[in-house]
Formats: sequence, structure tokens, C-alpha cells
Amino acid sequence: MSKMKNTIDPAVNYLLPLAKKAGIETVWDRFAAMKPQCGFGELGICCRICWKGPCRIDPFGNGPQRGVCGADAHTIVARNLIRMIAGGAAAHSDHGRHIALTLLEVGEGHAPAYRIKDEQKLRNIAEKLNLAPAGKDIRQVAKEVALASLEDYSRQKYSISCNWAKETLTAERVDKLVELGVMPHNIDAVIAEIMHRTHVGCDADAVNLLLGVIKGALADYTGMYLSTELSDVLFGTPEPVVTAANLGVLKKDAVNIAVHGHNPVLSEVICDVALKMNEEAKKAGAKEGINVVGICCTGNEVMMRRGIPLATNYLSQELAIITGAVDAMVVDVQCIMPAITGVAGCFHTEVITTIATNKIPGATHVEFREDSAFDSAKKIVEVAIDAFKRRDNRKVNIPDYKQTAIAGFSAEAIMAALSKVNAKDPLKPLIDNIVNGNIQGIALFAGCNNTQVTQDNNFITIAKELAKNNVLMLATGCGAGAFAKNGLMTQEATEAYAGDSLKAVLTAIGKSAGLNGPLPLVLHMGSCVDNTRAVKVAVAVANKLGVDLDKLPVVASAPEAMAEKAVAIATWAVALGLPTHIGIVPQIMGSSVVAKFLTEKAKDLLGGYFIVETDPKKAADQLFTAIKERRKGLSI
Ligand code: SF4
Ligand code: MSK
Repeated sequence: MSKMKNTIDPAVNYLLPLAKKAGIETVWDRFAAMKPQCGFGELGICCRICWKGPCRIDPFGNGPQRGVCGADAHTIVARNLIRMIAGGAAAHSDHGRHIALTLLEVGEGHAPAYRIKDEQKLRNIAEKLNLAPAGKDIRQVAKEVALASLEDYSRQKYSISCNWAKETLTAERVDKLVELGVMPHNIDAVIAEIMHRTHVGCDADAVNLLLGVIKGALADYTGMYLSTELSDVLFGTPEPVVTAANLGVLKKDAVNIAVHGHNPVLSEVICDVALKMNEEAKKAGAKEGINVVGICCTGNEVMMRRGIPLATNYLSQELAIITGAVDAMVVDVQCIMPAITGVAGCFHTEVITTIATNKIPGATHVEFREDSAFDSAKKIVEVAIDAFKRRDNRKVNIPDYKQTAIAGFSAEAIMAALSKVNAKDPLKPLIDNIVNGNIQGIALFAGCNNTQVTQDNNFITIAKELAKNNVLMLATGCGAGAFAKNGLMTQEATEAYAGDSLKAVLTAIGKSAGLNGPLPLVLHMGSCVDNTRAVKVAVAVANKLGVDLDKLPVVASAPEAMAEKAVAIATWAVALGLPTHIGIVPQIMGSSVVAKFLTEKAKDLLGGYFIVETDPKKAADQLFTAIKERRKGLSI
């Protein structure tokens, strides 16, 4: 059997042999050492919920079929899954809480490092949340929006749905979700409920747990939606910006600061402060001053809003350090490998943690607080400049690989581009082209990288196949990173890979929007928390057509999913009615009840369902088949 390639990223392929030669271990070495991975875990049939365990079910039927307490495979798999959803929802929604609290501080005048950058968006949100903003002072509006958002974390009445869930979906979808009893009333309470119902001796009914899975995923959706929207208010709503991606964006003659993680509350201030400290960097010998680059989703955030180049995505974060050119890697929350401090120990790189609840042994901790954001950011940049002075240039190996990437396609930016084609009715050109088949459908790519598959390969393979079939593509998270690094967020990619009718539409819109050519083949919609931007566009289209989301020729794919957050996102995509592809075998296959529910029964209940396919070409076929099925349903 031929060995699976680690990655298709040329920069990573350039650096991995150097890492090996230097005896530096990476994620791929640890993955190889971990094999064979536990078969019980792969099937989701091991349980460690109580200390009578661990228990495991024999998948071949010869050994135990129940845990010590009597839980069977279906209960165990469903409980494991719902706890993953709780983890994902907690991560996204805690991020959202942080943003909402920052907005509240701004409204109350306690956060001098921040301001309201998009007042109009704030007022639009206030309208959506029925807060009657007309005539009110903008800080008052900020306060009211923040409090209405925080209500989604504190409401005690089960009968009232979360504001950000009920006001952002089609009415029909809201009714359906309420009827199924899966609409969240309070994000925190839903997460607590999941932890309670999965405590030893509680919910043992797999189907009931699966409905809880859907509810948990919708709590995730709620936290994500408000996080994105309030981030735009504070930091600006992204607009198309031309930048670059891959490790070649690091500069030999600059203090390179990599911002990594998810939360723009920190990275935005670092970018501001870095600009002001350029002279200090030059005095330290960095001819080109400070070069801020992004990794993972913090990278996507600053790329979308500021055109800061993206160094790399999740799986290759260690490789950024192995270039020997990163002076500081500043991390906040989520998707930060604990391994980075070990790699940094082989170089001069400072890993700087910033959040009290996210520390890594071996890192320097600079606590970040909103009320003293400038001071913390200044200290971080000083640490980076100091580290630069210790850089060993003999160890510097910056791969000469970078690609142009056009980022910044928020829902508003897409509407703005469309309004250049039809100012009165911006959605019309999109809908007309879907109806006439020039655009067959829309695919949203989300999610991570995963060592289980060749890094970036599934994203690129599926996208090229769908492009041929005239499918419009959107991307977020490390999927967006994959496309950016591999040149699919360019106009040239549209010329090279789009089917004729898709190319014609992307060219017409791009030219009208003043891009002097087509829109890029894949539209960068932001970080993993920003998937709701795609929902915003889909809901607008659905409302205009007068149909629910499960009728639209819209599909989602997380072909290299890894994180609990990705599991939660994929699940709410299903709950919203989308056929949703996963390119990794999910850890649920030990229960026929759970697998059948998610891949088949969900379709009857919600319209959306999971497609599990590890072969990217076959996955593209299945996604396109789902699109065609939807078109047939609409008689188009
Ligand atoms: Fe075993 Fe039941 Fe305890 Fe899980 S909850 S570890 S199945 S005894
Ligand atoms: S960083 S959740 S690896 S997308 Fe958002 Fe990337 Fe997945 Fe983390």
C-alpha cells in the first residue's frame, strides 16, 4: 500500500525534510507514532464517563455489548457525540461572549483600545433584534445590542428562543426547530444540559440524545452568529482585499509576529500597536520593520479585515516556527498545538500565551485584558523585538512559496458586488443565474486540516471538481487557508478551473465590482466562526424565493474536519437543511442508530443530512448530485 502524502502544501514539503534533519518532531511524526489508533475510539464505542469504566463495546459481538452500568453502543456513541458538540459550542460561544462583553465595555466607555468601526451594521443589527435604534446615541445602541446578545447566555425561560437564532433564520425553519424542541433558549444552559444529561445514569436514549445534539449545534450556531456580527461592528465588516498566503509571506529582514488562534479582540490591537512600533523594530536591526502574519483563524480574521498575509493553516503551524524566522507566535484560544513551545525551543521564537485559561508550558504569558489592551499589546511587540535580536540567521529557511489571495467576502461585500450589477435588487443576478443554471448551486467549505488525510488535498480536489460543474464556492476557517495557500482564491484560478457559465458570471460580477476581472474561484468568507456569513446569504436568497433553506441548491463540506467546533458546525448545517459532507470517518460508526439517524433520518426531520465520503472525487460527485436533486425539487 502506498504511503499517504502528508501534505500538498509546497512550503510544508520544503520544510519537513529540514525538520527531520534537525531532529524536530512535527504533527506528522506524532501521528505516525500513534498508529494504529484505537479501534474502539475510532468507532466511538469507548466510554470514560464514570470511574466504573473505562468501558468498551465489542464491535464484533463476541465480547461485552454493554458497559458496566448497562449503557449500550448506541447510548455510548450518542453521548460521546453530544459531548463533542458541547465542547464545540462552548468554544464558539465563549468567543462570542468575549466579543459581546467587549462591545458592552465600548458602549459603557470602559475600553479605550476599541471603538465602533461599523456604526451602520450596529444599527442594522439593533433593528434585527427589534431594539428600535432610530434616534439613539450609538453607544446606547452598542449597549443594548450587547445586552440582547448576552441575554442569549442567560435567559431562563425555555419557551423563548435565543434572539440570534430566531432572528437570523427563515420563519419556516424557526417553526420547524421549535416544533422539534431543538431551538436553544440559552447557550450556556444548553451546554450545561448536555453535561447533565450525559452524566452517569441520565439520558440513555440515543435518539433523544441526537435531538440534543441538534439543539447543542444550534446553540453553537447562535454563539457563532453573534460573534461574527459583533466582531464586524467592532473591527469593521470585511471588504475584498488582495493579499498573500503561505510561509513565503515571512520576511527575512523584519520582526515577524505570527498571530494565531481565533479571537480578534487581541490580534486587532496587536496589529494597531505593531504599526506604531515599526521604528523600534528598525532600530533593533529589522530593515523592514514589523511584519505581522496570521495562522489559523486569527489569521483569517486579520486577513479579511486588514489584508494581513496568512502564513499557514492548522496542521502546519509548527512549520512556521521551523522557518527560523518567526520571532513571536502570539496565541489566544483554540487550535493551538501544545507542541509549538517544544519546536520554539529549537529556535529563538517566543511563544506568547495571552489568555488566563489558555496557557502552554514553555510559553511566555502576557495576560491580555481589554481595559489595558494597548499596554499588553505593546509588551507583546517588545518581547518579539527582543527575540528578533536573538535570531540565528543560519537557521532561517523561509520557503519561497506564496500565493496571491483575494479575501474579505463578507455577506455585505457579496451584496455590494451584486448591487453593482443590479442596484435595486442585488440578489436578482445571483438568483437569476442559479435559476438559469449558469450557477448550479453553492458549496460552503468549512473546517480544519486533519492528519488522517493529506493536508489541503480534499479541499482542493473537491473544489476543482465542483468548479467544473459551475458550482459557486465559499470557504472559511482552515479550508479558506487551504484555498488561499494553494492559489484558488485568485482570478487566475477562476480562469483555469471554473466551468464556462460560472466563469462568465464571476467575470460579469467581478468586472462590475471594479475588480478588473472575475471574482476569485473560491470566496474567502472568514474564520471558522464566520460560517454564519454564508447562512446570511442563503437566508436572504431563501426569503426572496419564499422557500426554506432545505430547498436551496446549497451544500456544505468539511472534508478535513478535526475539531469539536467543526463537528458542531457541520451538525447545525444539517439542522438548517443542508446536505453536509464530512471527509473523515466520524467517530460514530459503532452505532447503527446514530449513523442512520445522521445520514438518513435527519433528512426527513430537517431536510439536511450527513454525507460521509473519504474519497474527494466521489465526495464532489455526491455533493453535485445533492445540488441537482435540490434543483429538481425547485423545478429548475
Ligand atoms: Fe462504563 Fe457506564 Fe461508566 Fe460509561 S457510564 S464508563 S459505560 S459504567
Ligand atoms: S482554526 S477549528 S482547525 S478550521 Fe478555526 Fe482551523 Fe478547524 Fe481550528
